[in-house]
Amino acid sequence: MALFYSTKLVYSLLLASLTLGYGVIELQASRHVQNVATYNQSLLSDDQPYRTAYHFQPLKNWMNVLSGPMIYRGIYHLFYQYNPIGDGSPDGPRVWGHSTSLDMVNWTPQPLTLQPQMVSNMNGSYTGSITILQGYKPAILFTGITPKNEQVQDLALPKDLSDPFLKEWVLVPQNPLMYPTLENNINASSFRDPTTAWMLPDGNWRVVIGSKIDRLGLALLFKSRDFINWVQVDHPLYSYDQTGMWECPDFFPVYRSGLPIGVDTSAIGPIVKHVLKISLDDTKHDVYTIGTYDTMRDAYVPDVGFENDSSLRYDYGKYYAAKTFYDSSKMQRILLSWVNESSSLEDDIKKGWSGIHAIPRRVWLDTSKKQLIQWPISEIELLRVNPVILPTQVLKGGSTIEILGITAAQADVELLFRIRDVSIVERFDASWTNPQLLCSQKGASVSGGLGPFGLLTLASKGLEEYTAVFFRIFKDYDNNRFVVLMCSDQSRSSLNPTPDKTTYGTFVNVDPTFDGLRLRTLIDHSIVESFASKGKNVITARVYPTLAIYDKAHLYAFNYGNGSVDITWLTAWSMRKANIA
Ligand SMILES: *[C@@H]1O[C@H](CO)[C@@H](O)[C@H](O)[C@H]1NC(C)=O
Ligand SMILES: *[C@@H]1O[C@H](CO)[C@@H](O)[C@H](O)[C@H]1NC(C)=O
Ligand SMILES: *[C@@H]1O[C@H](CO)[C@@H](O)[C@H](O)[C@H]1NC(C)=O
Ligand SMILES: *[C@@H]1O[C@H](CO)[C@@H](O)[C@H](O)[C@H]1NC(C)=O
Ligand SMILES: *[C@@H]1O[C@H](CO)[C@@H](O)[C@H](O)[C@H]1NC(C)=O
Ligand SMILES: CC(=O)N[C@H]1CO[C@H](CO)[C@@H](O)[C@@H]1O
Repeated sequence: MALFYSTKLVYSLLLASLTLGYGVIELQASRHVQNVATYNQSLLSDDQPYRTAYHFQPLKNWMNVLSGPMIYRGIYHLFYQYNPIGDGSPDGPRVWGHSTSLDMVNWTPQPLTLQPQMVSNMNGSYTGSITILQGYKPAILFTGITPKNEQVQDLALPKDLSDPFLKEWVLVPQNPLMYPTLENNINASSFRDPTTAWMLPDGNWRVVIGSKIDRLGLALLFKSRDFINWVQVDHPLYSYDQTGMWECPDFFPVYRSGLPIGVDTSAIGPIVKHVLKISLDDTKHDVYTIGTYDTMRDAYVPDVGFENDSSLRYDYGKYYAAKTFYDSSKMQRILLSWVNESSSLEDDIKKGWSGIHAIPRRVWLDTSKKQLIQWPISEIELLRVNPVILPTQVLKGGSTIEILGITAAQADVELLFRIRDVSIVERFDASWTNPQLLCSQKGASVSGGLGPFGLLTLASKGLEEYTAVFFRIFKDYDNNRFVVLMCSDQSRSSLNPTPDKTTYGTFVNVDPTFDGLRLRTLIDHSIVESFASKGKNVITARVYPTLAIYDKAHLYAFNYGNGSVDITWLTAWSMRKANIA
């Protein structure tokens, strides 16, 4: 039964004109905008092997980048870019979807918001962030698109602060609050994605906006006392040449001590370090550095390296335009992200939807102070049922063992490998600087000394299809250390030839002889999210098996290396379905 309905809204605009740096926007005295004001609730086809059971996704249609995550009066809010028409295609109006939750696992949809309301978001409402003003007034800063397709920054406030679900948001009449001008030399097509604002002791709010000038990537800094009147600071918070457009910047403090707790976005001083994350439009990678916020100069100083494609990444697979927020109820900083499809547009339209979000991760500074640690929020463990515990055993070279008794298409697996004999380790070649390339050359089927060993997820019975998540150990004799490569190999993930099956890889900074190798993998029909070494490195993959679907999916531990490894601990859980309407 189809529950399709749509409401056509007519917006009357009485704005005569609006002056922007790039010209004057003329607007008819009255303009009729046809708009789909609700989610399209017509049902999807029944055959949905790729819909996830416990990852966030709307009922149908196209979604991408999340916006404005926050906790407000005990309720978590999540917003996201949404196209209410066109099934899984991005072509159409860009409004904000909105869902609320008590645990970040089960979500309830709220009405669509940030529909075209005025000139400065007439052609769409792009990504933004929420700042809670004076401790009780949430404020959305987001990128509006004008009818000339210029990017400007707008403010929206809740219509009714007594509604805990904050269903309705209203744009302030002063919009746009920040816009490209001839003076600031910002191209109106490269000025977007405001961060959550933070306040310094001088009483001024700061916000960062992603931009570029030629190939110079920019984190533009703006200041305001009242959140309405914003002035651009005469220098960016940070910039780096030859990196292209910086999308969805995120700037936040973490405890220097490495305590696994979060801290408010405005925290400064000796107890914190700062993280600047940017999303590189060129490579579609979220990269970050750790450094110091010099509040005297109002500038970010990274400890080492720069914000380029060789920098640290949240995730070495598919994971783009992520955003954090401070969850004051649990004193944790939560990292959320869009996970793009790897299927073709035709396949997306056929299934009627596109885009999911990764499992929310807690994020904090590693005690080395050189990288972040990420771990799925503990609430997700409430979905675990029927644990299967594998007895400690030797996994001989060239062997696989099936992990039976779980719903392998919808599972959470944790395991620890220990290495028996390091004498057969392969030599590391100093020219291997690109782990992704190394993983694609030494995929799951290429036997080595120590490794590949790991999991074959979403595997068909005859292993025609599988997504392999594994380790491979090398010895770097020049530096007398082991090098651990972690890979997610999608090359055999589906008999369907059209999806993108890029193999992903990363080096894990761990001593395998001392710590062993830990892996946690969250499997959910078309996503495989893998955490190495208690959250030091993460790889997320999207896959579309044709045989290994529903109860035809299997899970194996494997070791295709020459040497034996021990599985000293493995627990696999079936995962219940979350309520994500
Ligand atoms: C709603 O979804 C149905 C089924 O996918 C589709 O046929 C219809 O065109 C959609 N309506 C709109 C307004 O996008
Ligand atoms: C702004 O950027 C767009 C797309 O990169 C380009 O086509 C346009 O010429 C630029 N405009 C100015 C004024 O530089
Ligand atoms: C990128 O950053 C790395 C450090 O993270 C640095 O060694 C390298 O020179 C940078 N590359 C470019 C092209 O700037
Ligand atoms: C989304 O995935 C497609 C297919 O793999 C890829 O071509 C595209 O660049 C991705 N976009 C982003 C933003 O990751
Ligand atoms: C694995 O063992 C075979 C047979 O002993 C040997 O030929 C091969 O070189 C070994 N491979 C590695 C990477 O050690
Ligand atoms: C999504 C949307 O509304 N796009 C429109 C933006 O503006 C251009 C030019 O005015 C239109 O052609 C698009 O349809």
